[in-house]
Amino acid sequence: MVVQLERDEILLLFDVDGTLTFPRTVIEPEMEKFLYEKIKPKATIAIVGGSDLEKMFEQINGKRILQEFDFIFPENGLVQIEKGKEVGSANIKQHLGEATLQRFINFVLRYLSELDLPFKRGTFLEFRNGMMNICPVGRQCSREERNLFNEYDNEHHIRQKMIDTLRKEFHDVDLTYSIGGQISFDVFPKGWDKTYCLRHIEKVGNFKEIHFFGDKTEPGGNDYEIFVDKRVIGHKVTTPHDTKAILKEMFAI
Ligand code: M1P
Repeated sequence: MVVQLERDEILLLFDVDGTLTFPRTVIEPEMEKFLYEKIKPKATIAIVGGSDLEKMFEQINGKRILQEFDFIFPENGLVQIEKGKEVGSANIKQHLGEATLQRFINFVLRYLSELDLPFKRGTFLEFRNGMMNICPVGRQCSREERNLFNEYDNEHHIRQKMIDTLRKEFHDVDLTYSIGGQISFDVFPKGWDKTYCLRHIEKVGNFKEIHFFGDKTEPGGNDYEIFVDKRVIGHKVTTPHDTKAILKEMFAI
């Protein structure tokens, strides 16, 4: 059905990896042009990603996104940016407390130190505002190594096995685990998934429709909770080209 709403009545909320860009690559110029010139005049636009803001800059063509998007929600919306300015953030340090955090971090480092992989690089745990990102192969791996690890993981389920172990070991701690990308997984308190950004949207906007576009919409994927949320109309995509095709249909472009 073709959208009949005014710009401030409809919000389009996009995941990044696999939705606006191909995984861990830069947005295609054509997609950018389409979004800013054809869609932005017709709808409020926002991004919600698992990554932090720096990685969003890398993928969606630098700081320009601060001017182009009405809202930016890095780390699932645990950081909230409105019209280019940070207006709020949530903090995992305060939420969990130092003792629990250290118990968790020490366990992760011990687990990883005993894990044999075909290769390992550096930065195995990235501590962000509202989440931790755990990467068995190390975030400093090259693009080629990233792809190789991803294939290895598809066969050996390294990330899923580690998540299962963490779930058991930390059953008493308010944490949830989500695989959003190719080489790592995110850990954050329950409810701090992508639906977290809706708390901010509900405070500041009065949208008649909120559409979400994402690729990891299956249970366990980091788009799942928001995709099935009743406040949102979910669109499953597999590539940015899919996203564009749905938008073209929605706005009869
Ligand atoms: O797609 C979102 C994910 O992107 C990265 O994942 P990976 O490096 O494993 O491909 C990370 O920033 C992760 O936190 C994020 O959810």
